[in-house]
Formats: sequence, C-alpha cells, structure tokens
Amino acid sequence: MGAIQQLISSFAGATDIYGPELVTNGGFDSDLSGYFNTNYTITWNSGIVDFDAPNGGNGFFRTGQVPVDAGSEYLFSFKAKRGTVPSLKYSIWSDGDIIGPTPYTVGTSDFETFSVQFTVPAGKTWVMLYPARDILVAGTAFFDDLSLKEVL
Ligand SMILES: [Ca+2]
Repeated sequence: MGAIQQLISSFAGATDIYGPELVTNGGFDSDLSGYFNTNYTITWNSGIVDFDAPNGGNGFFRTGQVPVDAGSEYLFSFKAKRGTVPSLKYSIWSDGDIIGPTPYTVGTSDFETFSVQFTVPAGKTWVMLYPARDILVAGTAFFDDLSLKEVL
C-alpha cells in the first residue's frame, strides 16, 4: 500500500476496502485524453495537469462519463496543489448535481490528496467528476491522480 492509499484510507476510515480504479488516465501519464474543459484551460505537463482559470467565472475541468451502480458508495479523490487561485470547487454530476460545486482549498507547497465519499442516487448509471467547476475566482492550480473507486 503506497503513501497515497494510506492517506485516503486514514481519511475515509481505516477499515474501508475499495474496488478497482474506475477512472481512465487518472494519472495523466502521457496526455489529457478523456478529459474536458470549458472556460478554464488544462495543459499536460509531464504527468500532471496545469490548470488556469484566467477570468474566473463559470467553467469546468472534468472527466467523461464513468459507469457506476445506483445505490453504491464511491470514493472520489485527487491530488491538487495551489498555484495562484485562492480556492477551488469540486463537483459530481449525473444529469443533475450529485454534489454541487463545493469549495475546498489546498496548499501551495506540496500536492495534497482531497477525497469525498458519496452514494449514487437511484436511476443513475454514470457520473462525471469535476476537480474544478464554477470556481468563480481567477488563478492557477495543478492536479494529478484523479480516482474513483467503489467502497466495498
Ligand atoms: Ca501523474
């Protein structure tokens, strides 16, 4: 078990067990394939995402549709580091908000793991994961290791 896994486990509860990785290209190993953005720019930078919201406002950086099971619990996590942006907002969406844009902050010196557990509502078969959505303020940040795993 690596350091990141340990951090997630201690955050979410040491007894939780997780299923396999459900996000494709969450480590941004060679490009940003499978990701989408509007009004904010995302640039591949040797395995991490350089993120810039030059004008703040509404916009997003998100995955495509990730298949999930209604009624099951999942752990959404990613690593982030602040550039110049004062705060960020994450979101989880599936033809409507599962978690609407929610503020979080990360530091400027090292990547920090951010994670949140949620249950997929009835009738939903996929989610889109947003490390950044409608952050409103302008600035830069960095992202890596985006992940979705079922809580077993
Ligand atoms: Ca990476």
